[in-house]
Amino acid sequence: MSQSSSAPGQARVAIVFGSPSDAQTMSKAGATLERFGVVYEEVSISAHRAPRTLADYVGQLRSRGISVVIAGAGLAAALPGAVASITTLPVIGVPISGGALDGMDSLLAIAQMPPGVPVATVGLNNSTNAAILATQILALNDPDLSLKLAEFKDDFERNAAEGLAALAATADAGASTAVGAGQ
Ligand code: C2R
Repeated sequence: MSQSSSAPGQARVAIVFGSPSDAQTMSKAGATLERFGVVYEEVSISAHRAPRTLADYVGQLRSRGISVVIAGAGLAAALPGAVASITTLPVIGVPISGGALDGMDSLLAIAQMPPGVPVATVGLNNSTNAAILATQILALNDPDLSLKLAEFKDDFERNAAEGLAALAATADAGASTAVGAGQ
């Protein structure tokens, strides 16, 4: 188990993954949380390989002030479900591609949890969305974070509007060129 924290202060999100080989895929979660100023901690613990260590770690998360867990794993991905079986904190699962089935095994293992033990599953390798969802959960009780999320969404609209304006300008320029060419 190797553990790190994004910044000094109280971590609000725990990012857990099954192997150090998942670190690169999961790094987008950390980068996204940092963008919103959310302090997180990050650790690699396998449910299959170190079940007692995982149980000890997850069992203490709530009392340590963690509100949401992001759990990523590939292959027979027991980890997110195992985390959800131990804690009542919300768990967001990130299926990771690779192996003979290229992530289909992981996707189904994480999404198809039995009733009573939900894992909110995002798309394959989409740890960015896991972090946004975690931020949205935290924002329920955090007006500043809520504002940052609203600005983040506004950026999509602004970019789309700017793209449309640029397209219209190009079309106008094309039309006047065409008119000029006909004279
Ligand atoms: P290694 O590269 O360490 O062999 O791991 C990891 O998430 C990783 O994607 C290969 C893959 O095995 C996955 N793994 C799990 C679990 N532990 C490791 N799915 C688990 O407990 O669910």
